Amino acid sequence: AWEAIETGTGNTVYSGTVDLTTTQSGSTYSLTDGARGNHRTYNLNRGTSGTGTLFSGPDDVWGNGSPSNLESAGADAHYGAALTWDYYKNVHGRSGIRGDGVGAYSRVHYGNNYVNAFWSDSCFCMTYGDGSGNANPLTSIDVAAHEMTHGLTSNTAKLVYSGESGGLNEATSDIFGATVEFFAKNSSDVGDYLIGEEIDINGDGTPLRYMDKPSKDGASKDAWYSGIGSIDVHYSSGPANHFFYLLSEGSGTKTINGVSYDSPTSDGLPVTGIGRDKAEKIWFRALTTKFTSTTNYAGARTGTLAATGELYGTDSAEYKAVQDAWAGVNVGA
Ligand code: ASN
Ligand code: ZN
Ligand code: CA
Repeated sequence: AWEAIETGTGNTVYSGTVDLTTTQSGSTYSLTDGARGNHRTYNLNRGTSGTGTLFSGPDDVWGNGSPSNLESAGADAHYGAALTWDYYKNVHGRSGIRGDGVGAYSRVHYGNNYVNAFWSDSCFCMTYGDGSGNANPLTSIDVAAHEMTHGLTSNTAKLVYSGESGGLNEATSDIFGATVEFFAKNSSDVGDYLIGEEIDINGDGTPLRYMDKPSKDGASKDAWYSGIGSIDVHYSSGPANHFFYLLSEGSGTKTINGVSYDSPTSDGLPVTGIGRDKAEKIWFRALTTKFTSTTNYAGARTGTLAATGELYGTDSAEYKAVQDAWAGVNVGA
């Protein structure tokens, strides 16, 4: 049958009503993004293996905003993948996770009451559970971008998922989870330096992680210490998340898009932020051209400084800010 790239309507759980790029094949539409490497979105319908079924139907409207409509989370996942694709393409000039223009795929409604989401290198795909009570699918933009970024890291620095490199791997996913959310810029998606604030994983409306002061989650670390490599990678990510916040926004208190932040430094010295637009370019360049599988915190410092020197010069305010932000999380010269 003939095929055409279409613009459908997604009634998402977390992002309101959004445009989705879909494919029409004869009289059937599907969540196949012909503008982004044919990234597809599948319904596992509580299964835990295979691909389930490609979201498809007779019209180009997906979901009704409620998680009880199985298309709604599919719309979120399709949207989050498209935004993440556009972010890497438009901001960093990278076409797809591997840089080869080929899309991945998403699977939603994994298992029953499954409170997680994950990227898998073996399927080159990301997967989302429906959360507790199957009522809070883990399909918000920051989570989608977090998971998709694990694919990027696997195809670039290949940071080993344990020890300090594991913390840097996790932080990379949180950093770009946040920057993609800022990139989204629609009325339902105001960017923030919180991770997972929409999926209510804690059941009390608190986010999963805080980049301004990671210890607010009760487990993540604000600053590096010898031995941080032995804690869970979702907590050893703290110093790098905190570094990124400090570099972008500076230390102290600040309100952005209605969210209040309070970011202290471990050395007590102030950091002057250089803005997110520069900070994200530094981290991306370091990830894709400096970091290796065994990069630790000290290596992340030298890698980001090398990237900053190339982008802005070693005498620049940006270079000084990178030095200060690392010092602010106890990663020194
Ligand atoms: N959602 C988790 C993550 O992306 C899954 C995991 O622990 N691998 O980090
Ligand atoms: Zn992760
Ligand atoms: Ca967020």
